[in-house]
Amino acid sequence: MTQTRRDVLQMGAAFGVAAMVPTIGRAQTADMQRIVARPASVQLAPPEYPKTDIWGYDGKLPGPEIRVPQGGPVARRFVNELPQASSMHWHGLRIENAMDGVAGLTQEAVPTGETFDYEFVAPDAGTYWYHAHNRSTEQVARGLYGALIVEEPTPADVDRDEVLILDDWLLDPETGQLDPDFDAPHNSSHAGRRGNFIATNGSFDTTWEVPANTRLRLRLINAANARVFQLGLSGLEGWVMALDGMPLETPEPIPEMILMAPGQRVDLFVDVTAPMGETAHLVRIEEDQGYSQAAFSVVDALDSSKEQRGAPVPLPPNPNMDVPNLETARRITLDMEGGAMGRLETAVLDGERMDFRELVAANQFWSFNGVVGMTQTPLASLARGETARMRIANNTVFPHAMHLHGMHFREIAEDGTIGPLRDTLLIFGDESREIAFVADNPGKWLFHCHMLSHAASGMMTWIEVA
Ligand SMILES: [Cu+2]
Repeated sequence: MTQTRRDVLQMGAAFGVAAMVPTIGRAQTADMQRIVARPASVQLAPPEYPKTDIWGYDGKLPGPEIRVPQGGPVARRFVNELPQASSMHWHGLRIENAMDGVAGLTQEAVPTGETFDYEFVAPDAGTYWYHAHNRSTEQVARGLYGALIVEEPTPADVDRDEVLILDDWLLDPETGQLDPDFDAPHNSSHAGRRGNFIATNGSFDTTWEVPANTRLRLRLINAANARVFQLGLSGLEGWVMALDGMPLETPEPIPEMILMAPGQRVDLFVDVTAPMGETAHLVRIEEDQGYSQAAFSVVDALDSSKEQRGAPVPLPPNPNMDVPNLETARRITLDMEGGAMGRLETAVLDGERMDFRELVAANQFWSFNGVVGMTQTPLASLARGETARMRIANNTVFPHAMHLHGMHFREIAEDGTIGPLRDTLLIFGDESREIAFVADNPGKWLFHCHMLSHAASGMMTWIEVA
């Protein structure tokens, strides 16, 4: 092929234009802050146990907290120094699809030794988190997560703001090392990989010293693979302010038991009511027993002007929190089947119908609408701006935590009441629930169980918004 002088000039002109636009981007990204996923060794269990080999962002557990103002940019050059390909997902952030970090759907997994630039604007204030989204059952269980906090334009009226990332770990008590059988069929087909050691912020004894009457904002994040945390309070009283990052219109008194499914967040404002010299607790409830999940040692009296504050004002609403047009909404159904003691006789895997024995051999146990795992075609193709209503029937005996990427949803209760805006819904066995959302974010959005062993063994699908 010959090139004329004219062709070359045209190419030159085209390159000139193209080069001018990205130059600005390159200038900005040249010094983009790095976040390095790499193996590390940390004292996770109490000091009498050996250190645990983990994978952490910047080698830390949890990864570094990212804190930005609402509407502010988040820019990180992800550097993969792991022995596996990986990617980063920004859980709960309603950002552009190309930045969602789902390996195999929105980007290729980043190979060992390579980098990927994540750059987006954080549209909503609240408590979010980031975590690996390739081989998540293993990579999140090894420690690849951290908090992403988006601050309200006006600081909330609290004395302290603390992030509490809850997780459980499956450790060998002799060696202190993680059980390496991340795809264990028993876990996948039952309640998921659950740990024998429970931590907050990567520590077995998280304690803060607080003056009496302090008002704390506690940002709870459940980073566990499969554990549903049941939480209560001792020496603390207050309000639920936000769920999955999104503020409640009216703060609600904290219930007797707070349920948190994997992936979910709860923002609490609590007043320290325990007297000086005592210790208040975030309590984990298991089989009617209470355990300290985090402790607040009351050391001093706060200055009296801050005592006995009344109910807090709500956090300011985020943009686009309404889900209108419910009557004319597009209807979608999602039937969940499978698992141990389930009723899955056959299902389609990679386009082939298989019986349960064949699915077990493939380490696949769960189906959505009779299909196991990801498919070429989405569960639903929605027009941009359209409202969708999805009926989710959990025809299994296990709870599942369904997480929608890119958009938040509201639950429609049986009596028609509309619930708070969330991104992850806990659905117990044999329950049927309905959610509604506005398909206002174009792209390919994963919709999956956040019990990561379940996602890896069938509970994953996607929704397209065009
Ligand atoms: Cu599940």
